[in-house]
Amino acid sequence: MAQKSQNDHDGGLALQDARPKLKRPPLYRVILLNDDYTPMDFVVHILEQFFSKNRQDATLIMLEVHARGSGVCGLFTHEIAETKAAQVNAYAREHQHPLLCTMERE
Ligand code: TYC
Repeated sequence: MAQKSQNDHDGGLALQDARPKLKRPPLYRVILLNDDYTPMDFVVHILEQFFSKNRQDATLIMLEVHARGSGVCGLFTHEIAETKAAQVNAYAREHQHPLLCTMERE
């Protein structure tokens, strides 16, 4: 009995294991918008610096934005997407370019 009181912590109740209800957080696309004034090499630079794209992928995404009006830079959780978009917009503004970055739920 002394054994039991040391090892048996459920007081005789059959406890069901708590079901871990873990959900993946919603993801957000960070989107670059086209405009007529931001230089192409500046957009490539943005994609390299803020989204860790290599030169080839950055160039392909920039050209897609240029041709189609918008393009996806990456998929992130809400807070990270919000931060990336704000950083890109601030950086474009600092360099006097009208480039716009936004986000949308996946
Ligand atoms: N359309 C711009 C130009 O012709 C290039 C550009 C590409 C601008 C992507 C913004 O998100 C952009 N210089």
